[in-house]
Amino acid sequence: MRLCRRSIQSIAGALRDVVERAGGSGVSASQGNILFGASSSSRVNKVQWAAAEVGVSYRQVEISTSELKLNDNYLRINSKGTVPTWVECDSPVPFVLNESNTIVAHLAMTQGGSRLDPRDPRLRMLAWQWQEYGETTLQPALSPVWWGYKFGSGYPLGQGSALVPLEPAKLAASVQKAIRAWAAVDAHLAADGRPFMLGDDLTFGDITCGVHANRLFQMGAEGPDGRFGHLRALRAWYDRLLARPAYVKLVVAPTLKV
Ligand SMILES: N[C@@H](CCC(=O)N[C@@H](CS)C(=O)NCC(=O)O)C(=O)O
Repeated sequence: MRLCRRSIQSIAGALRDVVERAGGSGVSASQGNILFGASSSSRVNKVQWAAAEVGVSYRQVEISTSELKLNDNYLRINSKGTVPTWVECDSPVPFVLNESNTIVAHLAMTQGGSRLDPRDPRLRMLAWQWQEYGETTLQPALSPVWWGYKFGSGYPLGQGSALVPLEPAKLAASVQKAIRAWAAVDAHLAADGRPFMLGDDLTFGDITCGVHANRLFQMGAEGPDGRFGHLRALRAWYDRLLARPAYVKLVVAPTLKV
């Protein structure tokens, strides 16, 4: 579809206006990148970490998710009402993207050169495979364990993220499930002694698993109650991530505050 210059300008202007209203006073959508979402969210941390690794700058709008979900302008740029949302204001029409894994892959592929992006289409899909595993398997397996050990709460949380009574039998079953989920990452890393998920270098395939590994080892050097201590390749990979300043600052530090 081709649009004439005048309609591109009006769409761009309207979208910039919506982005600015969603971000509140002082947010300019005239240039640069904007990240919507608070640093307390692990999915926002993924984007922060990836952006730092590839060296792309942005302004962060740290409005709570519960507030953003009630913000009609935010819902116009992300109808899911979730965080993170990434906006690139420098395109002719601002480019708006949600889904944390998609944003991370986008940054790797468009900003990273060979940093984070393995480039080869098959390797990219292997990176994507681990991103999906992080979001669809590790995150749900670990969340009940994280909320149980860190906050003494059952999971799922109640309305407005309220803590709910802990059921010890459910927590024990969740730990078992999490051990199985993490054992797959450990076996993959151990198979040929690879330092990172795809080989010798950090790629975007390390990002989501890496964010959740931090939560796991925040609950103890060998995971909660030392139950993950046998997953040695996993721990060694986490130690390698800890050697990266961007990981420590943007992924580890926010979880130390909670
Ligand atoms: N798959 C989405 C999930 C986004 C998501 O659920 N984010 C949470 C914060 S970490 C959120 O916005 N929760 C509020 C809600 O879903 O209502 C992604 O990775 O971006």
